[in-house]
Amino acid sequence: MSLFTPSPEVAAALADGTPVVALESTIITHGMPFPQNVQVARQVEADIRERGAVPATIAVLNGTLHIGLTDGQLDQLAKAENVAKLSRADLAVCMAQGRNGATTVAATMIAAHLAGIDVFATGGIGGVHKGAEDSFDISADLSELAQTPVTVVAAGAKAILDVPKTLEMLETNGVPVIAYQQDSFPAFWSARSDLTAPLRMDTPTRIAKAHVLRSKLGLHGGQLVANPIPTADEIPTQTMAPIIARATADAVEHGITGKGVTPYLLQRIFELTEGRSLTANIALVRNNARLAAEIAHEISALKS
Ligand code: PSU
Ligand code: MN
Repeated sequence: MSLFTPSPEVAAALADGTPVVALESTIITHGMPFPQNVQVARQVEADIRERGAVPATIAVLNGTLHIGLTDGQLDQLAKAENVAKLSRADLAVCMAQGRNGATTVAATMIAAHLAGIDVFATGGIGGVHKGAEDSFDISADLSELAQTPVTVVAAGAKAILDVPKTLEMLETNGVPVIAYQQDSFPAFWSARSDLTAPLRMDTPTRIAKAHVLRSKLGLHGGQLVANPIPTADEIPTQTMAPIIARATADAVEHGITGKGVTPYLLQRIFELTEGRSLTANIALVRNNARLAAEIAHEISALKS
């Protein structure tokens, strides 16, 4: 029994060495409202194809782990209700139960590595939540980055998280956090934060080289490439700060915990910004997909 089912396009790419970029599906089911979610998913796939790479959106449908979805499957997932949010802990259970599940950063990394895909583009990773000293709410995305050799391109971490603690945790776990073409660690909706990123790289070629060298050196785990949102699309940090504070307070007041926290905050911020957060989110995901495609090309060249 094969563990996963590649789409015909992904199977062909993996067989002939065409660069492939993995994409997560939680952003579709839990991160954006319908119908923007499916429109964005299609647009991001098109951005990757335009750069000569093949997109592989990953999800579990009726218990089957799909690496690459057909257009119909993408649509089905975007409209489906009661889709499970799958992190490392949930993937095998969802498959065993024959259910539908959308993969988070952690589960997408696991599936991508299984299929031999080196690069993955997303919006933002999960991290250490504010108040984690009491709640212990720390995303499994961080420990996944420490153990699974996939380069993840994201727009930094959102300020809904405790970003300094998130960076500390990544450092402890030996994860390279690489800001792209700037010194500042990007803050998701904003291109810059007041934190300096631990590392900086300016070209996809160098990022690809570091990816390949990590595995040659026998180092476990991936890399986090923090790619700033284009400044034309950003929302300044001063605008976001009070909105984030309000959304965080609302989450506490409504007793939101566990897996519900990130989706709740994203939805609340969408409401409080009257949709502007979604426009920025779309711009940054597309920007990350384009950079990931370039890195995937460079990794393919180094491996061939
Ligand atoms: N950040 C976003 N949008 C998202 C997520 C994070 O901007 O949709 C999703 C990702 O799938 C990420 C997950 O892996 O939330 C983290 O959830 P948690 O904090 O429960 O691990
Ligand atoms: Mn959590």
